[in-house]
Amino acid sequence: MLAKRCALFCLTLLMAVMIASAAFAAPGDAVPTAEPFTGKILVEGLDAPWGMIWGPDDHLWITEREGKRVVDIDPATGTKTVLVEIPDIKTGPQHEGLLGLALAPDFASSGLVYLTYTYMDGEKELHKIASYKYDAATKKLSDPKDILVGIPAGNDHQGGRLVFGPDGKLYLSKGELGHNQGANRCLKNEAQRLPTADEVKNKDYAGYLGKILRLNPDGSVPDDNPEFNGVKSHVFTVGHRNPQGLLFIKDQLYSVEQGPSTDDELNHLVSGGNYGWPLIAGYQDDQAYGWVDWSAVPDCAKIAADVYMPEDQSLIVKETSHDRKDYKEPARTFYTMPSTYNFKDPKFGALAYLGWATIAPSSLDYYPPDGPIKAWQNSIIISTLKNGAIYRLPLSGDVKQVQGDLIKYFHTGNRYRQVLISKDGTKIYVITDKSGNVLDENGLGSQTLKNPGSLFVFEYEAPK
Ligand SMILES: [Ca+2]
Ligand SMILES: [Ca+2]
Repeated sequence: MLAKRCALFCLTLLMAVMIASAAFAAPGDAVPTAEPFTGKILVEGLDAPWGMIWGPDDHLWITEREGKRVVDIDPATGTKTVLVEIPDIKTGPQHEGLLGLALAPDFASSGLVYLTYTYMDGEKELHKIASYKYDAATKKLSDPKDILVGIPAGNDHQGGRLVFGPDGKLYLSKGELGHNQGANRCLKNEAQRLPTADEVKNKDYAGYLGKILRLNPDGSVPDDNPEFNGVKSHVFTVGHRNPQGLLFIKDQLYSVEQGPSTDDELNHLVSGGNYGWPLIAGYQDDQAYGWVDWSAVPDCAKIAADVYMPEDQSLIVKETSHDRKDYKEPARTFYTMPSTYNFKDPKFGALAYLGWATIAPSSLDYYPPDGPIKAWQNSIIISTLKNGAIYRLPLSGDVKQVQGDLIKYFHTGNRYRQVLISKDGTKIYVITDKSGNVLDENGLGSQTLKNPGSLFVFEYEAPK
C-alpha cells in the first residue's frame, strides 16, 4: 500500500521539485541549476509530529505532539520505536502537547534529553521543560526531572522550540498564546509585559508570554541574562508573537515567527532585544497593521471581529506612534504587505488567510558552507505551514545578515512542521502536520492534507 502510494506521490513530487527548482535557476549560473531531488515518504501515521533532532546513532528523534511520545526513526528503513510515552501531557487540536526537544551539550556523558510540553495543574494549563535520561541498552528515556515548570499555557500560539546554544544555555521560544485574536481576542496580550522582581522571586512566570527564554541546564537564571526594567529573569528577548523556529548558526541566534495578516518574521536575536509585537508587526512602517487592544474595548466579547482589520479605524494605534528606540527590526519579513492589499480575495472564500502573502514559518535549519549542494551553501532553511514548502535564504559570510531572495522548494499539499538536514548535507527531512488548512499544489485553499502525520525525505542526487 505504502509502496503504491509512494510511487504515485514520488512521481508527482519529483515533477514538482524539478519545476520549482527550474523556475529559480539563474541563466549562466555555475552551480547545478536543476538541483535534482527525489522525494519519498519514509514514515506515515505519526500522531502530530512536532519536534525532530538527530539522536545518538544518527537516528531521527521525533516528538508526537498529540501522541505524547518521543519516537526513534531509523532513517535508512523508517523503522519506528518508542523511546518514552508521557501520559500527563495535555494535548489539543493545534498548539498543545509535546513540543520541542534537545540533547544536552554533555549528552555523551550525561545521557540527558530536554523536552517541553503542556500539562494541567488542577484547572490551570501550564507549560514545562523536563529532562529525561537515555539508556542506550534499552533504548528508552526515563528518570524525568522538572527543569522549569509553571509557564502559562493555552490553546493558541505556544511557541515551543527548544535549543542549546554554544554557550551551554538552554533556549525556549514561548508564544503569547494568541491573546488578542480569535476566540482569545478579549484576553490581554502580554508580549510586552515584563516580569517584576517579586514575580521572579516567587517563580511566577506570568511575564514570560511572547518571549525567548534562556536557562541554565538546571533551570536556574543565568547570571549573564539581560535585565529588563532592572529585573533579571529567564527572559532573553521580548515582543514575540508565535516563534516556532529557533536556531543557532555558529554563535548567532535566529528565530522565525508567524505574523498577523502580514509580516511573518525572521529575527536575529540579541540579548535584551525588543522585537516589537504586538505594537509593531515587521517594520515600524504602518503598513497593513496597527495595534488594537481588544481587552480594553467595551463589550469586546460581542465583537465578532476581524481583529486585525477593525471596522472602527479609530481603535488602531499606529506603529509609528510608539517611541521605541529599543525596537529591533526583523532580519527579513515574509512578507510586508501594503495597506492597500486585498486581504479578502474571494478566490479563497472562508479560508481568506490562505491568500495572504504570509507563509507561517514553523522551523529553521542551516545548510553549511561545505555542503554538497553548492547552490544551498551557507543558507538558512525555513519550513512553512500555510503553503507546504521549504524556503532557502542565503546568508552573509559572517552569518549575521540574510541576503537575496527567498527561494521555494518541495511544495506539496501539506503543512511542514519542521525541516532537518542530514549531517552529510544530501537529504532534507520534513515532518508534516496531522490536520489543518493549506494552500494546495494548485494554489487553492484546502482543508484536507495530502500526507498528514508523515516524515518525508528529499534526497539530492549530485550531477555525474
Ligand atoms: Ca517583530
Ligand atoms: Ca509594520
